[in-house]
Amino acid sequence: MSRTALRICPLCEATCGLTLTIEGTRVTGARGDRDDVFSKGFICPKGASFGALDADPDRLRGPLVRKDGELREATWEEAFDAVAAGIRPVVERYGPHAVGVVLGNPNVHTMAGALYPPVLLAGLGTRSVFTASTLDQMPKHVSSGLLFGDANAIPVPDLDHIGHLLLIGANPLESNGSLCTAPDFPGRLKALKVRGGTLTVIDPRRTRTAKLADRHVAIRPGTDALLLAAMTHVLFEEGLVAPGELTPHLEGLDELCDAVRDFTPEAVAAACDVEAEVTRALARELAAAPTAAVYGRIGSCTVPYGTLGSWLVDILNILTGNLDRPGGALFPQAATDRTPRPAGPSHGFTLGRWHSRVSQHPEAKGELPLSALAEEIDTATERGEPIRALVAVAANPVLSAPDGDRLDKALGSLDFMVSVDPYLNETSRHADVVLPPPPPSQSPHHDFAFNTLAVRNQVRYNRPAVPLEPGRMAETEILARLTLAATGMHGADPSAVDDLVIGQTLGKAVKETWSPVHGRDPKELAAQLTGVSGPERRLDMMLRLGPYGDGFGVRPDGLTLEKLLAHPHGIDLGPLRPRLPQPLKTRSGKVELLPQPIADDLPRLRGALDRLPDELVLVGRRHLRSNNSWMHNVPALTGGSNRCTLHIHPEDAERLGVRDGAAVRVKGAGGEVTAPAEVTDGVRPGVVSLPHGWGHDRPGTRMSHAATDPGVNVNQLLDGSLLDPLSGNAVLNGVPVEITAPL
Ligand SMILES: Nc1nc2c(c(=O)[nH]1)N[C@H]1C(S)=C(S)[C@@H](COP(=O)(O)OP(=O)(O)OC[C@H]3O[C@@H](n4cnc5c(=O)[nH]c(N)nc54)[C@H](O)[C@@H]3O)O[C@H]1N2
Ligand SMILES: Nc1nc2c(c(=O)[nH]1)N[C@H]1C(S)=C(S)[C@@H](COP(=O)(O)OP(=O)(O)OC[C@H]3O[C@@H](n4cnc5c(=O)[nH]c(N)nc54)[C@H](O)[C@@H]3O)O[C@H]1N2
Ligand code: SF4
Ligand SMILES: [Mo]
Repeated sequence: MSRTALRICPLCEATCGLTLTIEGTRVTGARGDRDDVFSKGFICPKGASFGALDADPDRLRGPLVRKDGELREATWEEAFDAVAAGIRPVVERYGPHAVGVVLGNPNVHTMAGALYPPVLLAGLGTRSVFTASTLDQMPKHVSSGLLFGDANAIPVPDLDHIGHLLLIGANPLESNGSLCTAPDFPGRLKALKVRGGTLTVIDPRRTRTAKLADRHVAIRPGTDALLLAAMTHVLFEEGLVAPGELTPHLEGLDELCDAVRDFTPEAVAAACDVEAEVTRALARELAAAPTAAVYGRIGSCTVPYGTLGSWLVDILNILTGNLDRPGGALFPQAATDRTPRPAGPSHGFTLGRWHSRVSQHPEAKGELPLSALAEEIDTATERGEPIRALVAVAANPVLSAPDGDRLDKALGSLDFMVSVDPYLNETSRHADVVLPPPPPSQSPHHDFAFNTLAVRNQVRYNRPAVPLEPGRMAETEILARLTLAATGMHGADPSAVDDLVIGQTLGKAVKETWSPVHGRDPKELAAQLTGVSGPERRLDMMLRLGPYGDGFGVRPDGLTLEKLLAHPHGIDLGPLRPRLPQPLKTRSGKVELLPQPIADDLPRLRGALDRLPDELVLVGRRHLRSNNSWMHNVPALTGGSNRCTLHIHPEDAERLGVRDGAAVRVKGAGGEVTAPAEVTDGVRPGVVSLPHGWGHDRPGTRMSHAATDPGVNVNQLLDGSLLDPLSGNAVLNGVPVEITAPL
């Protein structure tokens, strides 16, 4: 007997609703849920492979604990005993910062990853916190923090109503979008064109997205901030600055005008390899469009001027009056957002409250650069203890971060490491304890993070599609128990973690004058929460306190968990709406157009005007059937064009004697790799491209299919020293490399 169950896809940021076919306890099929309020039936090949990914025989079924040097199957009790015994002595002897925490990308795709790591970090009190954000979007957080006072206030293009979209370093036809949650991003771009809108793509590669564009500018990698500064210059020079209704909320317009004075289109032309007239046209098109948005992603963030580029993206939206207006770029309002407080001056955003021990990198958003993890483990200094114990949750930095070989060695030298991971892979193979979460079909789902970045306000929740298999533990419980074991409360009931958070959150809410529960008794409120588990009670609490919530009875029509459960395909909460000035949390209560750290970093960008370009630079690429480092183990998602090849332009290939299909050696500051060449004019001259997440050939892993076509680790070409200084984000694109065709 087969049945169906609904499940939001956790495999990329698009959050499509899936209808799973289930035979017994096995997912045998997945199709798009046509009734889903947001995705309306869209699905991509990864979603369609949900069943295969879910049932991958290489997924670990129970915990592993290292005994006599070898990882062996163990009971959950033994595993958490080992965690407590591994971490507590390190804290007691060397202090909290000697315990590092690495949080990887899938934490934003699980409920557990949203709900428990904050409690773990607060309980540990460590400053050694590293996440995938510093390989990804930290520049955007920093620029939002500086401009708007809130690192999480990220404007999202109003994709369904936009007139003109300028995409920078993003390839949503492969990635399905990022920091812009939009199921069927490709369809939404096509709809933009059908309604007469225009699309411009800035990308050194002629991607599938670029092919859809009305204008494609194949910029030299790493130089977007120069181009955007020049576009800003043109807006001022040609009298095109028109912030309109934003004007009363802005501070520093004149200073901004001065700051971009040197960045004329002519001055940036050589560095960007973009003709001055093209830059002027880009600025004029943006200003002339009835509504427009500039949107930058990986290619605009993971570069030396990532924060400046991310800042300029919003500056252009602001100067053209497109920020916070329908059809432009707006701040979403998610159902689990905190109760919006009244607008007004706030604490602002501060960078560099502490620094990394070895290279003195400033913290950003409470994090240190993941690029610096290896040195924080393997290098002794007088400034405190190296990291001796590590907690890794859903992270594979040996492949995703720079210089995997060094990190690989460093992980091997730790006193203790625990990985919460379904696979024994390049990173988790170093763990002393591996705690495997159940497959996604057995986990509940709600998108805490992506709803705050979605092109439409909506809310959806799924209970597990399949009951937990015997011997499995929910990832929420794993992380709650891990938190207790790591913070000196080993063995306590995991619901204690949820009760603690509920008590603290409600205790705070009743004191806030703007909260719907102001002045009420937190215990009385807690008693009203519904849900069959701690995480469900927490979701209920967040929904009820949130902007659409029932306020614990104050607004009886408002959202509750019960109401959400009664709408299995989700509840639409309407299009994005203007929200300023409420989201601003700067000290001035305004948008601070030229924050000091940005002004201080501009001379570095000015220096780039005269820099001679590198002869050959490397950029990345994504494939629709892949996702970072962990989906190469599913046969349906590998092969064909999804291969770890080096794209090289025919002119470069000829000059360097590289033949199509032949192995070429690529050398960078961190090492060298050999990969087959794919000669294609899909990359511009002077640029080569290798995808990331490959290199599955290390011993001691258990990913049998991935090992049959391992590919190479592109991040071995990096030594971890190239960072965007303001955000600590790794430079992963525009990296100088040398190529030699083997003899
Ligand atoms: N050169 C280059 N490098 C890059 C990038 C690039 O563009 N170029 N992109 C960067 C970006 S944007 C990112 S986000 C990072 C990603 O880098 P990471 O954060 O390391 O993420 P993944 O490589 O996806 O590895 C995720 C890990 O989580 C595990 N996992 C999967 N599902 C679950 C789950 O439900 N629960 C738990 N606990 N674990 C799970 C997987 O087995 C895997 O070990 O890579 C970065 N690295
Ligand atoms: N299929 C698939 N989907 C994914 C992922 C995946 O691995 N596979 N990963 C997910 C994650 S974690 C993320 S963060 C998102 C990322 O989502 P996107 O940002 O859309 O990801 P990419 O496809 O890497 O697109 C980045 C583009 O930037 C270009 N680029 C490189 N350097 C520069 C530069 O200096 N300037 C400009 N203008 N462009 C440049 C590259 O050629 C590439 O086409 O995708 C998510 N979705
Ligand atoms: S686009 Fe993303 S969320 Fe949608 S089905 Fe594909 S992988 Fe899943
Ligand atoms: Mo990412």
